[in-house]
Amino acid sequence: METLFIGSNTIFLDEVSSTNSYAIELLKNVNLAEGTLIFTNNQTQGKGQRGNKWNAEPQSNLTASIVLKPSFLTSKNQFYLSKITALSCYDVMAEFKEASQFDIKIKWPNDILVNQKKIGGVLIENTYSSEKINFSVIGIGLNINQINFAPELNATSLKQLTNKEFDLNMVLQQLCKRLEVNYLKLRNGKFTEIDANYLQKLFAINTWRTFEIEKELKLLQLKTVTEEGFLKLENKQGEVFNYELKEVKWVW
Ligand code: BT5
Repeated sequence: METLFIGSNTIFLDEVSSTNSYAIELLKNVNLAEGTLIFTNNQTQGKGQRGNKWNAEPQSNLTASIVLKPSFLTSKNQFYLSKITALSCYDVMAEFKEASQFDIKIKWPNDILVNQKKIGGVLIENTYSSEKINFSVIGIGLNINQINFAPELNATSLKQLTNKEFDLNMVLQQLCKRLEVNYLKLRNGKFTEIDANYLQKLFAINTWRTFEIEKELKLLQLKTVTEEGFLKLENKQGEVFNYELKEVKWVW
């Protein structure tokens, strides 16, 4: 691994229900080094946000969790972990030769879209001691060599886009490298740079879209994402509202 600490300590599992759950269980008893990487080629019960599932065909995709100790973050600015993780996944996608032909975007809060289809998702689970984050488990799922997806997922993979097979280890190394660069920026307080980078890559910024809010469909303009990670939407009357993840649904 060409990194300082992310991936220096690596746990590979032939099969596991969820790399995130495995990391969280392990952290109850073991003080894992910052940057510990847990990955598997067969995740059988992958988790998404708020009870959603993450499906990944065995041996074909990247399913990994990285343990960080961002004790420098307060509860107010913890969304920066989502930002840097999404940016790192974006950077990995942008690295491929064919990337210039792709439209790569970050869909709030931290999905990765290529040509408007989901290629990656992020699930961050934190453990706290008092107000501060103790450990942060950064779970990342990227679709790499899988070709078939249930149509309702509106998903894609690197192989589907390029007709090429990718070396999962190589992709994992790239991801660790990118995450380390972005995490060090965060640790060095480069909030403005991270914000600008995230907004530049944000899907649907400054466009009108239909969102579902309190079971109603509303046409709203996506203005920005606040420092705390709320989605800022404006209605036709010029009124602006901030929403958290559980309050707003994208409509496709
Ligand atoms: C996510 O949740 O996108 C977070 C996914 C995180 C997965 C990683 S894998 C390693 C680590 N260990 C875990 O157990 N999880 C993490 P969310 O935004 O809630 O999106 C979940 C939704 O994406 C599902 O409800 C499906 O609609 C869709 N989905 C499921 N599998 C998919 C796939 N392979 N590709 C694209 N979309 C998928």
